[in-house]
Amino acid sequence: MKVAVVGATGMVGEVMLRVLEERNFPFTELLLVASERSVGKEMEFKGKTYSIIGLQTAVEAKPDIAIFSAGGDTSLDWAPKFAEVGTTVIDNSSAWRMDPTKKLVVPEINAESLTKEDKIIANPNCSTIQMVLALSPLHKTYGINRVVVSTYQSITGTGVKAVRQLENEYAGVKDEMAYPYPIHRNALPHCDVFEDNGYTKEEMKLTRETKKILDNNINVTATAVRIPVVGGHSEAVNIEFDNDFELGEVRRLLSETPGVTVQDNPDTNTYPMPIYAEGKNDVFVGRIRRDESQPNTLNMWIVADNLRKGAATNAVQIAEYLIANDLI
Ligand code: A2P
Ligand code: 11C
Repeated sequence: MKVAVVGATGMVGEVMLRVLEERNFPFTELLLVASERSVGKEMEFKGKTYSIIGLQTAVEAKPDIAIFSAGGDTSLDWAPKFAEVGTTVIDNSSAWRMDPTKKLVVPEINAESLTKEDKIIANPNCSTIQMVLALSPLHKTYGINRVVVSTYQSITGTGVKAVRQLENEYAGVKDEMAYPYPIHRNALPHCDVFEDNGYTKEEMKLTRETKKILDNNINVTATAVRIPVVGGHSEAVNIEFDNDFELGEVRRLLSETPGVTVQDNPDTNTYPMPIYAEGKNDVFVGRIRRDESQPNTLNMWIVADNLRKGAATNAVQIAEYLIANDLI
């Protein structure tokens, strides 16, 4: 199995390498790919030194799998070139997610839909992945009508430049800013760019991607907020079901869901938090309670490391599924 990691020098790329190593991913050859700026630079992986290569060299090497985390434009230009030489591309960007000919995959939910013909597979947005993984068993059991979600998102979702902005603000250094305002001691109701309807692209990703992954009939409305946190994204989610539920059963369904860990005990102040989720592959769910203001409605709090299950881990799990099911 020849595997290329495209965007290996980036924030997600770095976590990708850690996840591949931790999971002992079965490759025989690894290609570390980045922009022309990085070609020739050296990186260590599992005690071995690798030289970074460019995209054209990587296409010519015809890898079996290429995991992309190098931005939407790079994916749009290069994923088809890899697909043409027979490589299966797993793409972390938003480039292909809403393309009706491409699958948008969270392995625990819809990996069974994958076939050998899927040469470009889209990895959903981080805030969507953690939400749909927790919603999925509840939708199957009670039928979801509407979701109202507010996010509290880690600056790592914006990338290295945002982490640098926060560090500069701590240190009182004036430099280029990733956000239009300070992020230290602040909360920005602004993740990604604004669309014509007044929502941000991040908010619309939560709506559109949830429909595509779970069910087009689910109504989702979102407010996405950036906060000065690094360990993961948090989400306050209000879910209106078609049918009534029992809280004990909700907890049981969630705790039986692969990839979900329930942390929910007010008596011991047990609930999910980014400082706990950081570096872990699971999605953590807690504060599970009935919305007493209307029937059949539940509130819960979902936290995950956006660079792990929200990006690298999910992509690696897709690759593992393809290999395990002989789809490469
Ligand atoms: P490079 O380090 O050479 O710029 P981040 O999201 O953390 O900024 O990381 C983006 C990743 O995508 C980096 O590995 C970056 O490589 C890579 N990248 C950015 N633009 C290109 C491009 N045009 N071709 C290949 N890789 C790219
Ligand atoms: C954020 N969700 O936290 C973004 C980062 O569509 O893959 C990932 C953007 C994407 O701002």
